[in-house]
Amino acid sequence: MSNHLFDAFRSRMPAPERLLMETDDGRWLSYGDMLARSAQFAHALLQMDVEPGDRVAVQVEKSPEALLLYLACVRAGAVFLPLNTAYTLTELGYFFGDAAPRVIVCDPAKAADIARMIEPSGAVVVTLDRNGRGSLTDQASRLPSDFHDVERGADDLAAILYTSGTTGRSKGAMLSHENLASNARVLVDQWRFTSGDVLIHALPIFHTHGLFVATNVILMAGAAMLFEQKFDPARIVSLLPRATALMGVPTFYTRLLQQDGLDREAAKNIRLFVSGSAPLLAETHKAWRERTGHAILERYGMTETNMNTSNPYEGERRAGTVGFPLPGVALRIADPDSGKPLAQGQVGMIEVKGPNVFGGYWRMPEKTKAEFRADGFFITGDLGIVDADGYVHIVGRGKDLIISGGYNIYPKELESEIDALDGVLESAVIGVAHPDFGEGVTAVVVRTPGARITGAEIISAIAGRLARYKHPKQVIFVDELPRNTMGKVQKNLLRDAYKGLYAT
Ligand code: MLC
Ligand code: AMP
Repeated sequence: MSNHLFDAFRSRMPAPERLLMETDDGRWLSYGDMLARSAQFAHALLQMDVEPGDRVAVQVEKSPEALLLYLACVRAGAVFLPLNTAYTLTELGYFFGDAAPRVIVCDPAKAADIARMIEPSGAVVVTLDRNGRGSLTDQASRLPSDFHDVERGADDLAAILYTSGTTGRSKGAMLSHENLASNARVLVDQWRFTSGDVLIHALPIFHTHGLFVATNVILMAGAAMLFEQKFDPARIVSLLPRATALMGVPTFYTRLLQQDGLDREAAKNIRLFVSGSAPLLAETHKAWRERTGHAILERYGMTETNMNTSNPYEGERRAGTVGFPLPGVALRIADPDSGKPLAQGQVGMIEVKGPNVFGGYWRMPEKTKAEFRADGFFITGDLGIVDADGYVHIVGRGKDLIISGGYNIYPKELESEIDALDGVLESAVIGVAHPDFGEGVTAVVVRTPGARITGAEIISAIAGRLARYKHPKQVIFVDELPRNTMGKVQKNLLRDAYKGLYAT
């Protein structure tokens, strides 16, 4: 029997007594504990009639048990479907309807509402709280601690991660066992992870960065992590002497730079700082180097592709670039319309192909087709250039997307909600440079004649419907939106007009 991804982890697993994770409240979990407890969770899933390929949707706070549940899904042949804890019931309703999960794991506080909402679907609802307790843990604790992993091949699905679409609804990116295994293997190798490493893990575990990049790399290296429920900059500085690596979004690094205790002495045990999910400003890279003596290693990826490029471990980590394509990843810059590859030095669409690239969007064959070229390259939606030395630079986005603190926000989703409000004629949502979040979500709104709706009223009207991080940090009222001759709103003019809005 073989289970492609879990076997890959097993093949690098250290002795069972070795540490896998230590939590911020002092709990220890060894590799042996992980094997035993993920086995119990896997048995629990089978008791709930989960069959290979069934989706297990999970919206829970970060805890070791949440991670064990991911591994249990892999071992039981289920498809792990993590959801941002900020999603509202309205947002969840769409995901559950689209993915048709067999099991939903949620916080006890939400269980009744969710059970009511999904009643006709027949999905089983079980609970897991921030301390790792709940009906799922209760059930699992009575079950055997060994498990015959369900057979899964390289192309079988391991996970579905939802990513918002520029138009229409969110799309579920289908990731196979080999998508995840191949990327983790390459990253361990490129970033020189060994079983001696200790990673500070302070990212959420419902997105690619915290779930796959951070966790799969640690499992694939047989290494350990300091598993933090939240990103607390003062605490992270205090943990540095006990760790060898940190992975984070740019907001982690700008916030850490505000800590007095961050200096060369504090960072002397660390061998690698990694940044990704959003552009790291060259000035942050420089400031970090001056304060700690370390060059942050920036890499580039996305939900659909895992990691595509990375600055080198040895050699120059060039600020403002995302480095070179990873081994096995083919990357080209193409004309956005025709897909024709462009000459080196020209700006165009970044397209990628390799074992890291997903198989398509869940139950959306048309959308899948539209985002791949005929020769199998995936159209990332990011605009880039490859410089004379081969470093990839991301220079913009061909998709209307805002990245705030590493979370993606699609303006269209917000605009539809705002435009539907009484008193609003139309709106344009833009990302404006923000010192903390990189980009701040900003709504530019035209009221209907005579209407008096306020920014606070707009935000409170969408509050129950959209996750908090999507809410505009500011609402600006204008008489009309700038349009080009085709009638299209010129967001570049708006971004320009408000570029100093969040300046400190
Ligand atoms: C929190 N808030 C945000 C926000 N995070 N608003 C906009 N953007 C965000 N990212 C809201 C809160 O709800 C709160 O609202 C207010 O802003 C201040 O909150 P905070 O306490 O300062 O935020 P905090 O909890 O500290 O979170 C900030 C953060 C977090 C940076 C630690 O956002 C985070 O963990 N980001 C990482 C996201 C990530 O993992 N991305 C990877 C995606 S994978 P109020 O008003 O109620 O106080 C991917 C692929 C790849 O992109 O390449 O990796
Ligand atoms: P997501 O859909 O949440 O996985 O976000 C993926 C997007 O994040 C990519 O398409 C890029 O636009 C962006 N991204 C990820 N890493 C970087 C980076 N290092 N620099 C700039 N943008 C990045």
